[in-house]
Amino acid sequence: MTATTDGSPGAPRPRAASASETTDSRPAAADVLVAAERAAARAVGHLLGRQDAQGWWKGDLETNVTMDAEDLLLRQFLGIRDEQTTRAAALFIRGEQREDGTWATFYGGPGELSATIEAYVALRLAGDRPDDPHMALASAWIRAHGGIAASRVFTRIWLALFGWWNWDDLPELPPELIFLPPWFPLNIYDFGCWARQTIVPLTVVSAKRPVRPAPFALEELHADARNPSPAKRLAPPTTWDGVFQRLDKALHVYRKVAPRRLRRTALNAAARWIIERQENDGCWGGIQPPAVYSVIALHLLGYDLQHPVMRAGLESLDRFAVRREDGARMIEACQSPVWDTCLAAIALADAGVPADHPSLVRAADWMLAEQIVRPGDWSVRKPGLTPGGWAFEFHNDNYPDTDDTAEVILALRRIRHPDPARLEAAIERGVSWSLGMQSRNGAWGAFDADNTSAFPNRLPFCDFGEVIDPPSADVTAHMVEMLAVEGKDHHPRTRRGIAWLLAEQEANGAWFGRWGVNYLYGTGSVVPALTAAGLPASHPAIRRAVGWLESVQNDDGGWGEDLRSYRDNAWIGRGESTASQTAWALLALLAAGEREGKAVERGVGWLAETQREDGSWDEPYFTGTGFPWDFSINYHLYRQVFPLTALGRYVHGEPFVAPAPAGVRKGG
Ligand code: R19
Repeated sequence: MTATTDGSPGAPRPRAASASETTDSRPAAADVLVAAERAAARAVGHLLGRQDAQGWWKGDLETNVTMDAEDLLLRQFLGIRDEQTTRAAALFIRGEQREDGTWATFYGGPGELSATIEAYVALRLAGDRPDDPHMALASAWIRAHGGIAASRVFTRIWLALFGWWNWDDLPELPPELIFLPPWFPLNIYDFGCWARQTIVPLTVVSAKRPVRPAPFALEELHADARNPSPAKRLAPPTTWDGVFQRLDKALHVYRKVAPRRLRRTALNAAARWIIERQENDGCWGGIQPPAVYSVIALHLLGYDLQHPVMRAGLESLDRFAVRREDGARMIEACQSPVWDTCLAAIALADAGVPADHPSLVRAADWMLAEQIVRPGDWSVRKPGLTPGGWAFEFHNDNYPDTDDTAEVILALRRIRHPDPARLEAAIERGVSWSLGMQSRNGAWGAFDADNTSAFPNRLPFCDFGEVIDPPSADVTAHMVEMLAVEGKDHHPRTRRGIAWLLAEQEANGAWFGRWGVNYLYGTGSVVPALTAAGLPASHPAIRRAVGWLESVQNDDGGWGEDLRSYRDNAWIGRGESTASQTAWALLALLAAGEREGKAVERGVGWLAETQREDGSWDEPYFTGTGFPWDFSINYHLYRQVFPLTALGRYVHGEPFVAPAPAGVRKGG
């Protein structure tokens, strides 16, 4: 091994004049460069220190208390809830309650009815009493906001499991759904993969309608306890809502007359479908909700808790728990090691860590081993396509996504691996899988191609989050950037992606952020992609984006965008400055050739000033998006990887991409 570790004899690289050599007459700019170099060095140190010995990074994936409440309800349902877990979960849930008695689904957000109901019920399981002040405050707020009847379907399903809600007053999800062929409207492959994995087990639950004895009554959570489920007026039959409400009524009737043998066959098919999709680590889809419902469904179908499938499933659920310093137990909705690792590797490389640094090589080794080389649910729409993508989580082989695949390739390309041929082969497979996952409109969705049916969203069942996975600007941008770096900027598929992105730009010059908050994430993803693909900084689309970013910069020099921007246009581009969002704005401005501009200087200054002594940043605000508005994520590593990437590119003058060793890399 000839790895260099100290950075000095590493690969020669393009580098902007450092502060000491600068002849710039503006002292402010020189100061900012010094501060940026110092901040980047400290941030590198911090990030390197957080790598796991196996080569990956993983920050906590913080969401909201519905995860913790549902975990306790699941344990109650299965009869395995223990005092210690309950106490630790309740400690976390209580700590998240706000002054007004509510729980929000993101930091600083408004009280949210379903989350408040679920948290309240979980605390009652933990022994908190209805007349305790914090509980009375919560239940009064719940009643004033419509009570259980006004909560989302998922919440009412959880309550129905204990007789706190009537199964008849929930939308029907017939298990026969599993028989609909992939070309038929509303077949399971028309749903986004997360919804599909949730709906199949829920068809079993919906068919069985289990009711476990309730440990207490919940009358205090109804707006009108004498009439807990007030009849709703149907929409006119000439509207889509009206049509689907009537379809649901018909399904309630069908439930009573469904042929017994057909139903039994459907339940067996659902069980088989679920078991076939259990991952190697016992989980389902790497995300908590499908895992929870799959365990319940299999249990209802007679699998006892000692069955290997169930044991592995339950053990996998324990791995979503994060212990906090105060002993509180927080449940992650999902884990993000692949995503965090590729973003961390990009950040380190762009900050000047040598391409053969052991830390990067270890990360590359780990990422290479994570490549998915077998078909998954995506193959239903792309049957001829050779596998080769990456997923977001540790174990999610059924569901690689294009977003992770693009970023992993961008990371691998920056690393000099001792076995370059292996790296090259992995990238090549990843690139061709990515190209093959393009949707017909020229853009990319995350987990499936052409997952754009309008029907799933119309179902009364689907009142929460997204249930389809249509192409988005952020994912498409990551794909275009990766294809450009791989020398495919003139590939017809890349060109169509670029054309789609240009057409998606909003009138204000920004792009919508599907998986990050919000227009800052979209714009911070798209601009670097377009310039990587060869668009000149003078292109009108780039100029309009720069104009927008400059117009929404905060007085303190940073950028921030409140989650309310998903609901209310007045919040677009507005919010307290955060480290990750400031970094996204800077990535766009730097890619647009604005390095010497005032906006960049002030933004970099903000990052340098707000950095903590240990090289990290604080970020209470949620800047990750699971589903716009309905489900938000605080990725705890975003505050580190994005600022470092931005600082690195600022200091070094351009995004750095390590050349592959001579003789291996193929031309465009
Ligand atoms: C970019 C990488 N991304 C493309 C992947 C991001 C994955 C985010 C984590 C997803 O975690 C989830 C997923 C689904 C749910 C649900 C849920 C909602 C509606 C239905 Br129907 C089914 C499930 C609830 O919580 C989730 C968390 C960043």
